[in-house]
Amino acid sequence: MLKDWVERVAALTEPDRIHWCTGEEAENDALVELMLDNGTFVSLNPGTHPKCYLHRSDPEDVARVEHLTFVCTTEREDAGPNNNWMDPEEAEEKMRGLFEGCMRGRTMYVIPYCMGPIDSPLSRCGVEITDSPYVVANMRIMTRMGSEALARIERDGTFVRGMHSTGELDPERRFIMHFPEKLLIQSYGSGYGGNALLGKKCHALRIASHQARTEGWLAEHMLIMGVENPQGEVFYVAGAFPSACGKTNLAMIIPPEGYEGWKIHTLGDDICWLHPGEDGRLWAINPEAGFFGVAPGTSAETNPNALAMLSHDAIFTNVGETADHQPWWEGLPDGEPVLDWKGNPYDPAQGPAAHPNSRFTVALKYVPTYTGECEAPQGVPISAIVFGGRRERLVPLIMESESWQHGVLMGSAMASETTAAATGAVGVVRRDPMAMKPFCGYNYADYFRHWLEIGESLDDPPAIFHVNWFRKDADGKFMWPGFGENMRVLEWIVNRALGKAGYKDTPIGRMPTRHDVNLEGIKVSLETMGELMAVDREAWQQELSEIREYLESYGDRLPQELITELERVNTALSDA
Ligand code: GTP
Ligand code: SPV
Ligand code: MN
Repeated sequence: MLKDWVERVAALTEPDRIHWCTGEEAENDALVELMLDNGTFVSLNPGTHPKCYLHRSDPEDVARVEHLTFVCTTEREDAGPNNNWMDPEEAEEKMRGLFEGCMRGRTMYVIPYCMGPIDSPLSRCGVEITDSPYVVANMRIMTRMGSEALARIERDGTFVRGMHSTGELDPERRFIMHFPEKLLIQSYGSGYGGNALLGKKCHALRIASHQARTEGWLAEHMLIMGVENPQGEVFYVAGAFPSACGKTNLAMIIPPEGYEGWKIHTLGDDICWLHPGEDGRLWAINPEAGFFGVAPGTSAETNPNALAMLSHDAIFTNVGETADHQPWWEGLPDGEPVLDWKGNPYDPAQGPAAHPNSRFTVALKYVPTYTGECEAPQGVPISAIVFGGRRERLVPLIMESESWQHGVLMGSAMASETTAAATGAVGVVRRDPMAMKPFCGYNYADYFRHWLEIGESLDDPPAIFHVNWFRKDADGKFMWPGFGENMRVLEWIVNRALGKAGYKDTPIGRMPTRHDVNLEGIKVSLETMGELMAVDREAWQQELSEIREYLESYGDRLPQELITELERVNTALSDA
């Protein structure tokens, strides 16, 4: 079946050669040689950054392209108003035209990969066909790629088919198409990130979310971490934040001074597959094997663990370069860029040295907080789900839902300022339920219902929280120090899950009182904390009416429970 499909794709795309990827070291070495020879890779300083390479993408191809991303279900309503939709036949026809003969003179790589531990029943496999050696090198880090995955595909007899070609990199001839009913992805005209590494957003979120709905699980845009307290108890937390809103940073947080004895286990920073277990709890695996993380802002000050893992065996895409060939980006206190991300002499008047969506690719196993738990076939049991967004105003630092239904409302009501992770305007507040707006492979109304049903099926569902690290004061400065200091909020979350931490009820949810979050050792006054935790009644009523309007735009398919829940909160606000 796999062979036939590969032959059909080859007949359409007409490559000179076909290479079946094994994932072996020697294969990777040869690809790296090839990319160094043809300029796809630039070697970085082998003294400071052994086996690290810099890739400069086409300047018009630097982020996900949501307006060119489609979900092609038979019925338009199944894709929902949250997705661009195209008729599947029309879409395949269009893509056939683009793929025709597109690999002439090139090598076609066949990448068998497994999302999740090879021996986990929760994992799912795919095969990406691509003409980009850069994609191969990245997929080797981001997934379990090669012979073992191929063996599992032969055992399973099923896999997600992904076709990718870099094409001409012409934004007019660029499409990222998903056919969830056929477990098929077709991507043409981009070599960047989520557009091209098809195991990531295309498979593990858009296709997988669709599949998860029919199979009774959840595929989510979430980090997974274990928080170990000084008593040695480990609590697993999953966190959904929109793109470039802090998942990677939180997943590998270093507890600050005063938190001796606390330990963080990093299991994943972007995608989480959640399965109801026989014990009535929700179990999580990270389908990925690497990080494709935002470079700017990453420093020894903000994220020492990331910096440590980036000193060897990493790929850097669209960062700047110093005179001695070290990678450089805004936020690094030392070093000076001489070249910008386009490879031009650095000139601050021309913009930042690193593209705001410049990224690093590195294996999960190199993070100092790595834990073998991410290889556990059954996953880890989740005690808390944390939603969060980038909101300058209104949304408090931390709140807890009163019930699963209330938590689902919190998730579906999420909004966040847009970032450079996708092309388009930055800093515009948009609704991004569960941080899945660009990634939910089906109608959001059905997705909210699925979330509600999963909760009902669990005897012991995780508690649900909402956080906001990004409140700003009148001068535009962040009011909360963030990064490592987020540990103080995590402590409250974990202690709430244990039933130990205090709280007060507010109309919008449970919140810590001023004594319940440890502020010792940070410069956050009780007054600032009061502002960070304030509930502005009128502003929230306004927010709720916007949320209601947004939710109701999904029409009849929207579960009525969400509106009932919203009305409950609204009444509580009026009574307050
Ligand atoms: P994707 O990979 O796009 O899904 O992003 P992500 O959610 O993993 O975001 P990441 O952790 O890479 O953070 C994105 C940006 O936000 C970086 O520039 C970080 O430095 C910054 N950031 C992360 N956490 C915090 C925080 O607690 N406070 C502030 N002020 N900035 C943060
Ligand atoms: C995101 O945008 O959420 C990412 C980066 O994680 S990408 O893989 O390009 O989608
Ligand atoms: Mn992401």
